[in-house]
Amino acid sequence: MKIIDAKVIVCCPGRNFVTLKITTDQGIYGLGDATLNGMEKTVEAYLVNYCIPSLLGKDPMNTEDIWHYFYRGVYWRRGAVSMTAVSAIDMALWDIKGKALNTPLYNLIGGKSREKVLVYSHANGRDIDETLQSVSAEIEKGFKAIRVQSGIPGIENTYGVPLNNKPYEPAHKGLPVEEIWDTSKYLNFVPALFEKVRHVAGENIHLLHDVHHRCTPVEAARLAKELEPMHLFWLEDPVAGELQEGLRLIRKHSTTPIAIGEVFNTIYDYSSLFTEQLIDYVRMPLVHGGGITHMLKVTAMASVYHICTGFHGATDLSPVNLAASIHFNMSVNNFGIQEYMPHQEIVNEVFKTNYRFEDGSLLIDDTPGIGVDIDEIAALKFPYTMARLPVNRKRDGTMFNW
Ligand code: KDG
Ligand code: MG
Repeated sequence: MKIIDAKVIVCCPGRNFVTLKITTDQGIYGLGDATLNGMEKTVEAYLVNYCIPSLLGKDPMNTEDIWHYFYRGVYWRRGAVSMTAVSAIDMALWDIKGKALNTPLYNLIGGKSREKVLVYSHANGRDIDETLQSVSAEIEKGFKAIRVQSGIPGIENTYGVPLNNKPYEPAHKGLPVEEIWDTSKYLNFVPALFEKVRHVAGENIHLLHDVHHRCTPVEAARLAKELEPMHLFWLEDPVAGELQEGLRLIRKHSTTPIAIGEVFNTIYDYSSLFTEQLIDYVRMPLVHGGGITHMLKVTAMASVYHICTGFHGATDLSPVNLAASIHFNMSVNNFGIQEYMPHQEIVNEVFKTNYRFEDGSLLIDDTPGIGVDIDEIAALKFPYTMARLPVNRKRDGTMFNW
């Protein structure tokens, strides 16, 4: 089998998505998610100008060799843009492989370790009352695990908390907006919030919280310690993970589990975090972490250190990534949890999916490959719209120095 065509489809049904479609001489095609929020056009350009010309003519079954060609064969390796492109290529090739062998992706990577995948949803509110209502609503929908974020008194806009019942979307149309951040207000507020949330949710619901890299290690250690009595499932991205040793301080002071790495893109970003057991969950998703080929290695290494998967799954990752993640999580032994925020209804006009939510988990059918299809005609109705993630400044106007 040979790759005879590859094209990038960029569309915006409610938000931008980038999809790579690779076609073979046997008429089989595969899809890969190449969406990188706010940087969609850069990934498209990298795929179109650099990757696709070298992809044509290759045998799509050679996923291992092709992965290394685009990772190690490239002089300027790593980085979010190139790794998203590598991920999309890899995902599309595994989709083809599954279709060619007439079997779902999970069968190619070890079969089923479980029948369904535990997911967590999002509860948000502008203040404590609204947040508590949102937590109750998510429990009502059947979720067993909930990430809780709230507006903070004294901070005008809290990242990722939608205003006026709008759908979740941290990217804003046009150039990046600037938001002001105040760590001391945040640190004083969050433990009190979670005391109330735990009271409303009871002990049987898993609670999660995302710090979005806003703390220094010592601040994060204080937060993790103060949140300990509320038994969080995890505290996510308490610090920017580049300074891997910084996590030692958090570990020294608290037993709150730590999830990190939705902005990481290779196994090397995790080296000390794994070997020193400084984290509990891997956030790096298939779409940014080198696809199935690389994430199998990341997950295998993590398992040696008692670390589980907890993949990023916000709505800015496409249904192709979500479906591939369900297959992956059904298969690997050290699955932890999967983030799940349902896409807006309009997204279904473009992407035809094969998964469903039931009683706190996601299930997927036996369609060969990943099982998601794209309606290219429908995609034309939704042209790319520029949108960017916000920039944060401290209250005194300076940029973060961490
Ligand atoms: O594009 C960035 C968002 O996907 C991210 O901020 C969401 O932090 C996030 C999460 O944990 O879902
Ligand atoms: Mg996050």
